[in-house]
Amino acid sequence: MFVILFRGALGAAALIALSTAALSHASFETAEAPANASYKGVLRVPHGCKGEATKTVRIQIPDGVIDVKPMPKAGWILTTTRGSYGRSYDLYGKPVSEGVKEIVWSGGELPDAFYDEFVFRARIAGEAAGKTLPVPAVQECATGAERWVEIAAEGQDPHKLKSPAPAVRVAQAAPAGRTYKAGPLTVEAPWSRATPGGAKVAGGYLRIANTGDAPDRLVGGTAAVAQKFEIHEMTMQGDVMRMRALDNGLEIKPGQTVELKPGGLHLMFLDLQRPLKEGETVKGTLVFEKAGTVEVEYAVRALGARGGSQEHQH
Ligand SMILES: [Cu+2]
Repeated sequence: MFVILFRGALGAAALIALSTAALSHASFETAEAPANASYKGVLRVPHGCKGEATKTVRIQIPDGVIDVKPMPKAGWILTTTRGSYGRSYDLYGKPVSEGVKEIVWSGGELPDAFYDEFVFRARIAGEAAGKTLPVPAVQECATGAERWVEIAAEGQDPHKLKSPAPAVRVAQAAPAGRTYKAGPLTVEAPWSRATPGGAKVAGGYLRIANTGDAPDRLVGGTAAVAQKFEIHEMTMQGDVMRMRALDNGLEIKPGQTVELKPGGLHLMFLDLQRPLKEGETVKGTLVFEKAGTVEVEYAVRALGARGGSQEHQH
């Protein structure tokens, strides 16, 4: 888990906007999953049943979620119910048509005042990008229950539901990475991330390869939607991850490929004039000391998109 410290008040406001969204409903830590890839579902249980402690948690596995393996929890009895998937899926070259359809953690005691997480691994299969898969979950208490089973109708805003089923959105395949040449430099697959309403910052990610025999340096750039552009690095200071602007730019040595990615080096677009929307492209430039100005386009991926194993929220 990271704590990100921001320079200035704008960044702090953006962080708060991101983190309050799903505190009161049961929801998944990662609400987006790549199509035809593995997914780690972390169900967050924020409270009990009107003050009562939760004793059982059930998750129903929807179509399109296969090869489910729940994680045991100390103090809880883990059982699964298997059943038909309703159709056949390809799993590593073999057809599969049945598997886990329900996970139950029972016999536990999660007081209303406490928070816990219930975890499974699965594979998202055969579902179109952009589709949302509701995963109904129920908390059972001594007398009451919290039933997170409501599913938004077509066109209905799931945020308006009282007890929405936790949901996983199948991510669009990453946009084909475009490549840009500037002398001995190659800039590959620039991308950014959709921003929640009100966010004033966004990250920019790409790879820069230097096939020449002299170093060059990324010293600046622009993004059409942002007033300011900075080059940031992340560093750990004790347990705290911080980011800081590289005021002298970023060197790309001969033969080196530098990757800017979530959780690491990145571009920072500040003072956004409007939100970034998934699927759009944003024009911009990169300015190198020797190679000069390179025009690029950033493909905007989904809000939850990750480029690597570490998350970097702005
Ligand atoms: Cu940053």
